[in-house]
Amino acid sequence: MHQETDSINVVQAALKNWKGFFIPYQMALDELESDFKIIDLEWKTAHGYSPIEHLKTRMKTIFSLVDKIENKNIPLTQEAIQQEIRDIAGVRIVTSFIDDVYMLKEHIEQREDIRMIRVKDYIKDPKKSGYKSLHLIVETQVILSNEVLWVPAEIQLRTSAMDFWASTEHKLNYKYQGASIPEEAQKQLVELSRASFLLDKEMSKLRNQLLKD
Ligand code: 0O2
Repeated sequence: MHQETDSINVVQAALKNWKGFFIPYQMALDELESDFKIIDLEWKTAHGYSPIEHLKTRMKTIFSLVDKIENKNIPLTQEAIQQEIRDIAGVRIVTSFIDDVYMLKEHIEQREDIRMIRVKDYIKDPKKSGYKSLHLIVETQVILSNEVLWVPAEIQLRTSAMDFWASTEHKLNYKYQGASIPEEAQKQLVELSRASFLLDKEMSKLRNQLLKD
């Protein structure tokens, strides 16, 4: 416990010295939020339907940052953290249908102001916990008055059903921070993830059927 508080204090002190450390990440979040709000409005206007159900941005917390620095053994320098931790800025986009997740991925791939760095498809290959989501590690362009930055960010794309599972599982797991959730409960969570995926697939089937008619 003491060690954890010490680590947080050390990282906090370092961040204080690196003035403006979070500013480019905040700019990236503002850019991405605005980009996707425009897409949402464009789609609603043109088709009366948007693939974006809702969108949330978040800055990585100091606790989560410390965890990652320690787990990955990252040197406590500004350069190393910027280089190694690519999810300081995070955007979560929730869609109604699985197809919309991949449609948005394609859209992101085609944009000139976003570079795709890495794709982690936890929909095709779910995590052991049952977690499903599509993670895109990107760099987004931020145009300043006299320079152009490419700032890393993580975009998480998932359906409402996947989002419900992930946020509920997170709440259930919270109680067991640092320890693991009982095995039986873990198995049940994996089953519930499968069940909610079935719901996603059935909804997609129904949608495709209705679009054909
Ligand atoms: P935070 O700061 O609380 O949002 P890598 O970046 O590849 O070196 P990392 O970070 O472990 O390694 O990547 P991963 O596993 O692809 O993505 C981590 C994020 O995915 C988590 O954020 C969660 O938002 C989500 N996630 C991954 N696994 C699970 C899971 O089993 N359940 C739930 N509910 N969410 C999960 P963090 O790390 O908590 O950071």
